[in-house]
Order: sequence, then structure tokens, then C-alpha cells
Amino acid sequence: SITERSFFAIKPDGLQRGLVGEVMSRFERKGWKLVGLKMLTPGRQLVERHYEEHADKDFFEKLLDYMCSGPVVAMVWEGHNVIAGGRKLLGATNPLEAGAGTIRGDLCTNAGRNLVHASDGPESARREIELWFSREETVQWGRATDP
Ligand code: YYY
Ligand code: MG
Repeated sequence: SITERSFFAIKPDGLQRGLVGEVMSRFERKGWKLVGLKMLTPGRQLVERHYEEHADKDFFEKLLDYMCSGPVVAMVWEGHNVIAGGRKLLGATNPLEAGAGTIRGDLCTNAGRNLVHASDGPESARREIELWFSREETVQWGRATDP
């Protein structure tokens, strides 16, 4: 639906490497609409909750350390098929398997430094937007091209 929203985060390596504009530009060119944007160095609790499905994985502690190592750019994008489409734009979790033309395929080499997070379905999109953004922090706005 046109009002579908998904949560994305440019991870600390994205800021370290100066790729914020590059990543955001790909979302804009796709045609999705930015409706939430902020920068923060996430605390451990936030990231633990964000990645709670991975709490039992061997990479969990490393993942938390990495995600809390510096600022991230948290974003909500809205638009047609932005949840599934956002995953496609990112490419596979392991950049080696991510196709050319995808963000991970083009811009990184390591699953542990894979640059951007995207919600993996409607349920996680809802949960993650609520976790990272308060109601007032997302913006409803219209574009002349929406209709
Ligand atoms: O949703 P996505 O980010 O594509 O992958 P997930 O399977 O949800 O894993 C979350 C996050 O964990 C991944 O982006 C990097 C990290 N990770 C890892 O460091 N090593 C793995 N073998 C799997 C995932
Ligand atoms: Mg995931």
C-alpha cells in the first residue's frame, strides 16, 4: 500500500566511511519518501531490543559492540512496497551474496560491517519504528506526485 512504512538505519560504518548521502540518495531515487530521520549513538539496551531475535547467536555480543560504537542514522521511509523493496535495495546480509547494484553488494565486503539495516517484514517494521521513534518524531507530509 502507498502508506507502508519501514525502518532503516545506516550503521556506524556508514558514518565512518562517509556513505550517508550515498545510501540516502538511493532511497530517494527509488521514489520513497523520508518521513523520519535522526542521528544518535544508540545505547546497548536499545540495540539489544532491536536485535532481540538474535540474542542467542554467537555474533550477538560483537553485533552490539559494533552497533553502539558510534553514531547511526535512523530513518523511516514510506512508499509503495518499501518493506520488501527496501530489503531488495540492500541486498543479502552477506555482501558476498548481495548482487551488484545493491547497497551491500556495491559498498561493503563484510557481513559484520554491512552498512545498513532494514526491517524484514510488516511486523518488524512496526515494532522497530516504535522502538526507535516517538510518534512526534515521524512526519506526515504530502508530495504532489503521491496521487
Ligand atoms: O536482516 P539482516 O541485517 O540482513 O540480517 P540478520 O540475519 O537479521 O542479522 C542481523 C545482523 O547481524 C546483520 O546485518 C549482521 C549481523 N550478522 C553477523 O555479524 N554475522 C552473521 N553470520 C549474521 C549476521
Ligand atoms: Mg534482520
